[in-house]
Amino acid sequence: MSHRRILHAADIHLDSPLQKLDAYEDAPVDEIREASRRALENMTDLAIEEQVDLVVIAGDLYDGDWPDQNTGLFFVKQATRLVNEKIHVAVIRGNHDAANKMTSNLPLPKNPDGSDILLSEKKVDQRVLEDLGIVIHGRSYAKRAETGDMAAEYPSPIGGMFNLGILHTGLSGLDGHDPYAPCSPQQLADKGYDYWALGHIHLRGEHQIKGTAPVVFSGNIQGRHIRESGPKGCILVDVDARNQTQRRFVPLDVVRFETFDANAGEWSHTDELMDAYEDWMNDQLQLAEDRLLVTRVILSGESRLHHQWMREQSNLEASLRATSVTHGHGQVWLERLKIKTSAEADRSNTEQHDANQEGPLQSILSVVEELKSSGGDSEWMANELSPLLKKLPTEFSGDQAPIRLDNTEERHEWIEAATTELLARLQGGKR
Ligand SMILES: [Mn+2]
Repeated sequence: MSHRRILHAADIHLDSPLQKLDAYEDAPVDEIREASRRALENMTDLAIEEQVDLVVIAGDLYDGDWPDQNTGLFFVKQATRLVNEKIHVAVIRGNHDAANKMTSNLPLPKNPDGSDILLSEKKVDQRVLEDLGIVIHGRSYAKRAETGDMAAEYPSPIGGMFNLGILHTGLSGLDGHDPYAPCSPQQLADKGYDYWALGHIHLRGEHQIKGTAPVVFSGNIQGRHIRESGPKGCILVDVDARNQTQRRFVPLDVVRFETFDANAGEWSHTDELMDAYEDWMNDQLQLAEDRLLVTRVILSGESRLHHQWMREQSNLEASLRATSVTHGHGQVWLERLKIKTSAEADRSNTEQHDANQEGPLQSILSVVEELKSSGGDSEWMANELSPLLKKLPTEFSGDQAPIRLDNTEERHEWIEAATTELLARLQGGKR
């Protein structure tokens, strides 16, 4: 068997809803809404251009049940283009598009050999592609929460062929991910396959044990929000006559998300922030090529500009937005500004100074410590603060995500911010 080429993609989340982006000012809503379709189109174009033999989609092709039939129809069109070019397609369902979650479906085109594109959710589906010397092992999710050991069901490899495993999994213990189909890289290595095409984790990465078959998350093909930043795309896998692989990443995204995470400690004028943002934006534009660039600015560190920025928050955001327009060649949209700076206030001095003293500042610090160490009793805080939050004028919360009092980390951030502000005001003259 000579050279073969496989395209590995996952987590397309076709037509996934905008994550409240339309609530922001001047958001390029249409471009972002269309992005998952354009990226999938790019994937099809790439597969045809690169004359791949097989396209693999490792779960979460859909974000959930379709808003209408057009979502399904869009994939039917792309799949048809592929099979018409004699490209084999293998798709598994993930937690988002598990068999029991999808009430609608449309007839899909058949593969060049007459087989179904979609792999079974009842058992591990094995597809032998005789012409290519490839055997596919893969199973769709029957239900959303497949928490059992799915990998254990995968059969032994077939000798003399390129054995490809497709699995939608969070592996074991990857932070912040639902523990679906948990398994370890060792367990996958022990199967003796030649390549594991994984889906579910949107961050691209390889997790194999040295000297064993590649275990690869291709990541999603298009970032969906600011936390899914950087280039997104697929992996092209070249398989040689000895079933060894060469892998390369190819970007497919049409909208790029990037965060400007700046320590404001050194700056004494807002102009310095503007200059730094502009420089950063120019670098990002080069990397993004002709894509739309969505940016978020996060300012942190102790800054002498803290109070000024807190007072003029919306004005500062508008200035950054203006810079994005004037220097962004019509390609940059600032999603939001987050100010996480603290005042240059002598909080630490206060603590040292008053460590063994009685006094109003010490009392405040004790209350703060108590609030934080009691795990910031969320029920108590919710009861105290909810009536106040309701009274806030809408322009305050207009473009902000709602304050989530049930989130410990967020609660601590609010307590910290309030403490800094309060101490600075009480100490006076620190502005
Ligand atoms: Mn998933």
